[in-house]
Amino acid sequence: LLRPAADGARYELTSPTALPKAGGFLWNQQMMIQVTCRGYATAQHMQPEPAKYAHAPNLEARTFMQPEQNYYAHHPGRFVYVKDEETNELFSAPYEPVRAAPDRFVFSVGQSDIKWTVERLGIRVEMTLGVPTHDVVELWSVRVTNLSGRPRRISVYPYFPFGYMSWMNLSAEWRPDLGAVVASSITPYQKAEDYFKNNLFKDKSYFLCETPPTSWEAMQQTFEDEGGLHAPSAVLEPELKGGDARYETPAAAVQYRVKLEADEKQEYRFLFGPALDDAEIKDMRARYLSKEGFARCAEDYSAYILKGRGCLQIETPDKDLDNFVNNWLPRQCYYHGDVNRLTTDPQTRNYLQDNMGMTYIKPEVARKAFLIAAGQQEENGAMPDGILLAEGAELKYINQVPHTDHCVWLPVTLEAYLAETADYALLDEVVKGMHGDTYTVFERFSRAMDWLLSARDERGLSYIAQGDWCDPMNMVGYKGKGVSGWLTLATAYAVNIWANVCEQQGKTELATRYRAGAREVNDAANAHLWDGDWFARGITDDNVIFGVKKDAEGRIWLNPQTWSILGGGASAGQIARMLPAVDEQLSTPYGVVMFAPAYSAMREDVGRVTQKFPGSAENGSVYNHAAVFYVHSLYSVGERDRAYKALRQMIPGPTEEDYVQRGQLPVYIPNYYRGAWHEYPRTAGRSSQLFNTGTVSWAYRCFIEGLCGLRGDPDGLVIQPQLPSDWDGIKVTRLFRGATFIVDVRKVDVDKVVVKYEGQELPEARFRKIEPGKTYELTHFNILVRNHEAALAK
Ligand code: CEZ
Repeated sequence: LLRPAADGARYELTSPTALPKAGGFLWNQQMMIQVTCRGYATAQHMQPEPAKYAHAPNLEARTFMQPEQNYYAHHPGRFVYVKDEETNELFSAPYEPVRAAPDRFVFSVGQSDIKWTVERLGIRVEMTLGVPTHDVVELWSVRVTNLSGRPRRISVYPYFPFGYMSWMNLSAEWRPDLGAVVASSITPYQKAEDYFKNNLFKDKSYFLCETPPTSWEAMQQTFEDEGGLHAPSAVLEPELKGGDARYETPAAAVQYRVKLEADEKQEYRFLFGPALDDAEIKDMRARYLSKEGFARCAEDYSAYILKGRGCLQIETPDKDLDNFVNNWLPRQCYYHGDVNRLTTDPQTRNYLQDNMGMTYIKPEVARKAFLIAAGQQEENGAMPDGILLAEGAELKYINQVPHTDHCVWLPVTLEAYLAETADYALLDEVVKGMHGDTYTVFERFSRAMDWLLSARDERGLSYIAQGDWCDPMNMVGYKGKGVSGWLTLATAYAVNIWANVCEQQGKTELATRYRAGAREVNDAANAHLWDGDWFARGITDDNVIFGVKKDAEGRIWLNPQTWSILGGGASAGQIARMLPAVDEQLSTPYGVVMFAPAYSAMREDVGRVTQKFPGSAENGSVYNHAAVFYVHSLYSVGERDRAYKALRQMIPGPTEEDYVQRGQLPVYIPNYYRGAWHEYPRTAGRSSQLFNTGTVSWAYRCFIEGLCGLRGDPDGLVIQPQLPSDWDGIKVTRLFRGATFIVDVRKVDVDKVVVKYEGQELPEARFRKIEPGKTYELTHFNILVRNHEAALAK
């Protein structure tokens, strides 16, 4: 059903029906395309707000990327019909819209392209999708091969619908001068001032053909007609009628009528994308639409993707894990850091965390992000809900709702950046703010911590306003009083991290002050939120504590426990009570859920999170972002088995049963898997298929710093692996500050941690004096570990 190929750099799915929503994605800084194994596609480009060049057949709502998208017959997609001219039999590749069972099917997701091989009626169709590094366009090649051992007469019809592009103006026609079906539209608007902005929109969509087709059709309805998409009427005629679309839904359908000798092949190339005008379409044709153009583009793009390879290669007893960590996880981090979720106003917490991931890939990008974010700090030290990235960008959607947690992410993400780079000079950078104030980065972070410490009630607990990390928890504190248990504990964590930075910078007095601040916050949390075996999630406007034993729903939440471990809110004794409670109430075969039981109905003093479908998204799913915080906290206290288990559960597979249940290829971590395992076992584990998630930067960090235990400090690299207890060893290659470390981690029967370099035992489990700038080959650290925890405790 599913197998890795090319050393895990590709994954191949051999059924179009077993994981119907499984797909892959490609991107560059201007665009993103997600395609399913069956040929449905969702593509967006930035101008600078996200826009589409292939639409649904009806008016679509404008929204951010959604989980568990549904696909339907007329969903945008990229399809190729094949007709046997002798028998009129039909199939389509990859699978939709005809849904004829293929004799052979391979959907192969690569890092820099996506391919299909589909065989039926003795004909093989190979489709390949690529994108360029800079432009917005899809490069499609379609190769048909006659496998039947006798001459064949067939017709091949690429069918790329444009959909309902606009209610104001839309049309399409074949343009012999361009060799393309071109659809034209006007992005709908109403305000006069928008006219001047929209003028530069790429309102044309085109389907460029390298080889002139035998016939074409530009109107969707004429193509489909009474036959339906399963057997479009136009395809059953000898030739397409050459029609156009005049304020009618456009589509690009072209026909190639060919005779193929036994084993003969035909290859076709097409470009599909948006353009401002004819000149741009011509230009794209000249730039890309040839065998050489495709080859050059593929080479360029894979070089671009290779730049996101990250800093870690592992060899563990779990090969599927290796594939994921070596090939796919850094790619997903790179995607996040590269495109900021295809929005011009990423949520501040997302922006910072996505850039934390970039720390391991292109640290200079992360550095710049800290400066950009710091420059948008409000005058009172608070952070805004979103970071504006383009001229004229505005805070939209969720960013118009006040959340109180954004300051937390500054030190939390900076910590990873500093550990990786030791770039303390960043702290001295002077940042002129968008509100006219000027401070150094260090001062700005301090001001953010001061703001966090001040935004608390008389009990010392942090106000939640209309949400914290949990966006839809919008009614706990909308009257101005409610507090967040998680944010209180997270404030302590953030402020403690900041105290460490102060200390490191020689600002001892400040460090002491922040430590005291954090202690005070933790004391408040303990006084008001400890429920005997775990911390509560918050206290509402009407002074009702929730996330406690007496709650039938939303009884225990993961985040407060996690962050109490990280921030020092929980004592060892408390941790010993919390962990079994989490095991018992929150663990499922698909990961640790964010809370349980899921809410079955609205709680007006908690908010719209309780209205989400039970077990989906924030309402008690395995919300991987929350789960990965938990993993990070577990590694911080040496809970390596629990940590590894939850981390591994984020990746689909490797059993077939698990793949089918999750419905996703192991080429990314989705934002959630369905929870409500007890209530709805049928759907539990199902992937959201949404690859935008703050999870990945943390997951990568957990593999690097936790499992492999290779974390930087101001002086060098600390070596402190935490292997699950049933592993005997791993091999790691870690790029760090310009050097390459090859680490051989072995469990041997000694009762202390020993690190050897060139046969010599190092005085401590830390490698100092790394020469920067060079590729500096170190071999063999032997880490001889028994009783690892005890050794660590020392
Ligand atoms: O968005 C994410 C946010 O991007 O949800 C996380 C939050 O920490 C991230 O910053 C947890 O709430 O508005 C909604 O109800 C949506 O559910 C968003 O909260 C959610 C989307 O699923 C996008 O990933």
